[in-house]
Amino acid sequence: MSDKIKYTRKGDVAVLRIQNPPVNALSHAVREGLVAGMAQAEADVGVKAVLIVGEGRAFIAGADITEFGKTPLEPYLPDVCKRVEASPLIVVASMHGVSLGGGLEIALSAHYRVAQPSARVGLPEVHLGLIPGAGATQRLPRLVGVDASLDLITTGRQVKADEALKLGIIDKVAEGDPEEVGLAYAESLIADAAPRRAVSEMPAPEPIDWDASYDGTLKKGRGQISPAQAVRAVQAASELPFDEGMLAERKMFMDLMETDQRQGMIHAFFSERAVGNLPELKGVEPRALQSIGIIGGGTMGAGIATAALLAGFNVILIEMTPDAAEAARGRIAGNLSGALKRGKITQMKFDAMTTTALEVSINYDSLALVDLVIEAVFEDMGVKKEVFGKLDAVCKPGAILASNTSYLDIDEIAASTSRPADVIGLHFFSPAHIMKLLEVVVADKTAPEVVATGFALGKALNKISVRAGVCDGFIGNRILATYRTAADHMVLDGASPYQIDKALVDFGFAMGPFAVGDLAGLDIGWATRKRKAATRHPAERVPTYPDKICEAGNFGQKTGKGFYIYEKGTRGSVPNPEVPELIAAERTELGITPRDFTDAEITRRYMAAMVNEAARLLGEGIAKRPLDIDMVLLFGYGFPRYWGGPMKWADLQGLPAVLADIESYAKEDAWFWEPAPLLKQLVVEGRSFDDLNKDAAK
Ligand code: 3H9
Repeated sequence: MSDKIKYTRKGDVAVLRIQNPPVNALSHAVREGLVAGMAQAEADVGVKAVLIVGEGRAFIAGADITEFGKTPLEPYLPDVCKRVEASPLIVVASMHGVSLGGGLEIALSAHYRVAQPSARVGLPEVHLGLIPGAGATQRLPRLVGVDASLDLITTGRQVKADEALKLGIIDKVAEGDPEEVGLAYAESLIADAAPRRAVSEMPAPEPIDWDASYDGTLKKGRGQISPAQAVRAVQAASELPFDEGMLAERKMFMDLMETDQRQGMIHAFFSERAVGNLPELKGVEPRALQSIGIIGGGTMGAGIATAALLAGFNVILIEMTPDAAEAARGRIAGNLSGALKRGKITQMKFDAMTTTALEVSINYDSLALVDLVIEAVFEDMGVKKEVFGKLDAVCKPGAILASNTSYLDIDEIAASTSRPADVIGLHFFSPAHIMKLLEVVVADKTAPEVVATGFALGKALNKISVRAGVCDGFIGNRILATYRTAADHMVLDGASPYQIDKALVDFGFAMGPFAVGDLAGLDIGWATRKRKAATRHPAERVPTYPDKICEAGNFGQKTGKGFYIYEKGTRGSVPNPEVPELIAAERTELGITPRDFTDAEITRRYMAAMVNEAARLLGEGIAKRPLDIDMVLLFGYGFPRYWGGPMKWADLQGLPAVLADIESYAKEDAWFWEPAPLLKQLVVEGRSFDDLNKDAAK
């Protein structure tokens, strides 16, 4: 038998113990071992029941995702499930930790299920661009009905043991050692002469309006196909005999396995785990963190303070006046009351976070003992340097001094202190207590343990932290500036902002660039354009109509008008009629005859600009790995997860095709569309961005 399954006999129960750390994924060896274990139990004279239990922290986390994309090896998981269920012995699953995907499918093939109170079960395959492929779409509806099945399968939501019991997914909740609990349950079933109970033999579930459910799920998935496909699989459970339903599920599963979406989502899964794993930090210990200082209590500072309080840190926030300090306290309490309302914290925690754990002050001396300070004041180098000067004077040796700037030069800020090795950028995204992304900006002299501490802080705050080097805009905002410019050029040449927004939402973005501009505040882009005006390259095409929108006092959502009009009930979907007039006037002034753009061309140009700038960042070393860029766009900029990120998208298109697009656009505007040297090099070498990820992991 495979060494992944340990067979033991306990009285009249055979125990199959899965030993495949860290999470007992159903690798080829585990599947083989389970089949062999069932055969051994059935041949073992006197055995009346089989107990399946997992070792370590989980029952089973599902199929082995690392095997996806390779040729599947027998025994296939659906057959393993069938083998388990077909046993003449009573089969019991004792579940602890997580039972996900194929793990739950093994449990559903057992005849009885018991779980620890802390156990969680779920079918997260849709998050990998798949549907369950080992019978869950056929067995679960027979066990718990169509509605509950569709809820779990199309959302990938995990449920705790108590809810699983209520739904009927499991038969019993019991606390203790999983093997002991399972044995006691198996013995009681034997004593009661409980029947062998195969879910596949239960009656087919009642039908629903399948087309309506399919359409609704497709719409909710914003272009993601697997959740809607899951509806069709559950439909098969209702309409077909079990074995035919299994074949239908298998076909849909295998078809989805071939999709770009499956590749994109699995890339996202592994990149999310790899992003915080920096080769340069191997063996580097972070500094201890207990208390955090924050300078500035505006939206950003208050959001960072909220995140830090929620993670259990003590926070000292500095404002300029007592009134501003109290206003900051109010903002933080407001954020925390949101968490209280959503049941994320208790009233007791809320009280502690707004009193003992939080101090607001107007005196920098209060920061003498903090371990790390994050400055979140006005974006002006002079102001920042003044703040860092004060911090340098009052903070204890070894305290980390961080700036939340979104584009300023951290090297320059660091050089203005006597301790540049302790200075780092920690770029949060607003609202900082909600948004998952944190750019950890490493300056020339930042010490490795300071970088490690930035990542440790990000982990404590439950963020996706990405390493970035110093440049204007770091990774995210620099790429944003470029693809936004590509959109601006398309507007000048004939596309409307509304067509562009729609094309990109159809592509899968949470919002289009013009709606994002309205959300962030059009004054931000206006200020950036003014700041960059003096150093602008003469060949750069910069539209002026957005300045005119701002000059009229329209900054987007906060003023009720920008590219869109924001009135109660309209949710920003009403275009501002003044905008096309301003655009038309500018085209006339520039002598441009507007042309039509298809949605496909809009998307290609937008993505090409994104990929080209990203390749430049990689070439310059601002981003170390393509996956870092993918995670920035996914977690900070609403990039559709099912494409995996812009670099994965480019790999899926094929880099020669992306480069060919860029070279054809360069015929109109050689300055903006100059191909990134790294992109050209990869095409020549026949390599992909993912090859660079693999190089970095070596
Ligand atoms: C499926 O089951 C299809 C079937 O329906 C049909 C098949 C025919 N495989 O996340 P962590 C690794 S699809 C391989 O850091 P946590 C993970 O990469 C599957 N590896 O820990 C990491 O490796 P490393 C449906 C896996 O405690 C390590 O384990 N199942 C798998 O925060 C620790 O993971 C899912 O989608 C796997 N299935 O979270 C579940 N799972 O240390 C996906 C994990 O080298 N997994 N690894 O970086 C999860 O949601 C979380 O990993 C889990 C643990 C909750 C299990």
